[in-house]
Amino acid sequence: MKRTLITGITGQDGSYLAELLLDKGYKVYGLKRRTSTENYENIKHIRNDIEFISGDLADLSSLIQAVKLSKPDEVYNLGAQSFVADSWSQPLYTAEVTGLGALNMLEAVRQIKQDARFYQASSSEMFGKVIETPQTETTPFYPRSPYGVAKVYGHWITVNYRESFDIFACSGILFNHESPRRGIQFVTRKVTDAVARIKLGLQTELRLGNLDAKRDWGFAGDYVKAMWLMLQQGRSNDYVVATGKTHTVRELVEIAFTHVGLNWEDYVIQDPAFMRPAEVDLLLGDPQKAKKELGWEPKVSFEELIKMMVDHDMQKYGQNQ
Ligand code: NDP
Ligand code: GDR
Repeated sequence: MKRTLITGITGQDGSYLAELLLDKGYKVYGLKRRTSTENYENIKHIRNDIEFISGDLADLSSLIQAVKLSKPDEVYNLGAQSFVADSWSQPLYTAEVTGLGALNMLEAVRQIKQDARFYQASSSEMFGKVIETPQTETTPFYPRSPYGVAKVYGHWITVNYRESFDIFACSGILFNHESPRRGIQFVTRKVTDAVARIKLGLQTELRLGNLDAKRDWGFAGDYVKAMWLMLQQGRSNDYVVATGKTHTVRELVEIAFTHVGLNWEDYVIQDPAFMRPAEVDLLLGDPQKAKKELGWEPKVSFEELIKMMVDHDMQKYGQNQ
């Protein structure tokens, strides 16, 4: 039985990855930070199948202990302060958890179990003010937020540990991926949640920032498969994971409102409070390498994804009425 340690197990991706690895027969250990109230919403259906280890990415001693306890064959470092907008108000914390946290996890692997395979959750935010379109594994980085800068550090320290210590370390450069388990602050879920609430008479308007931003949005359930595939290869490498299609926030809003028979222009208000100090205007990934080497392809289209999220939120509030 293979053993895995997942950081960020309570997050969107951690929950889908844990499901996937449990299905494959892995023994799954999840690093869980201490919170004042319990936070198992995304993994409540598999909670009893996971062994939780208390720890924090900012605390190397807890990560060393976690690796000692779990003796993992594979480590997936998904934990992060992952909300870009908050990285301007908490830049040092973001650097510590999202950037140095990757180093702490790598260092725990290097010291305790150097043959463990390591996955780093890198991000298309590293491309930021894009140098070329579409973005590939060789596109230079130009991050536009403290979050993006921290992820660039996480990426390069992963590459460096691979080259310095011969650790099987992969950096997955994943473009935006969403699901009904997406945190409510992120724009897709903010929109689908609000659409359901407006339709059911629980809310009257939706305040958003930049409607012109373009993102390459896919389904999280598809993307965790790419993470796993990266660690099954003959050699460690870095991969862009994306759909190869881009859409504006405006298109997202239109699809979501139209799905429940509403006209978005009657409800959406642009609010400068949700504009960012520096925006990433356009992201469009080229997933050819992942397709060729991993045999990976996204299955869920953008429209299907948004409708799936709206339906989920309609059901959630409908049941609570
Ligand atoms: P989430 O924000 O949903 O989950 C983040 C996870 O990290 C949560 O489990 C959170 O725990 C945990 N975490 C936060 N701070 C710490 C800490 N100090 N120590 C230990 N754990 C911590 O993110 P996603 O699931 O969406 O993303 C997973 C990873 O992939 C992240 O690293 C993200 O930056 C990256 N990424 C995500 C993309 C996306 O589109 N979703 C695209 C590219 C990269 P808690 O529940 O307690 O808050
Ligand atoms: P992003 O995701 O910053 O791409 O990072 P988010 O959904 O927060 O923003 C996407 C785009 O939508 C615009 N936008 C708004 N965003 C939010 N959150 N709220 C709004 O009201 C709003 N209005 C417009 C944003 O300006 C932006 O252009 C996500 C995270 O999961 C990261 O951790 C991950 O690395 C990247 O995706 C890839």
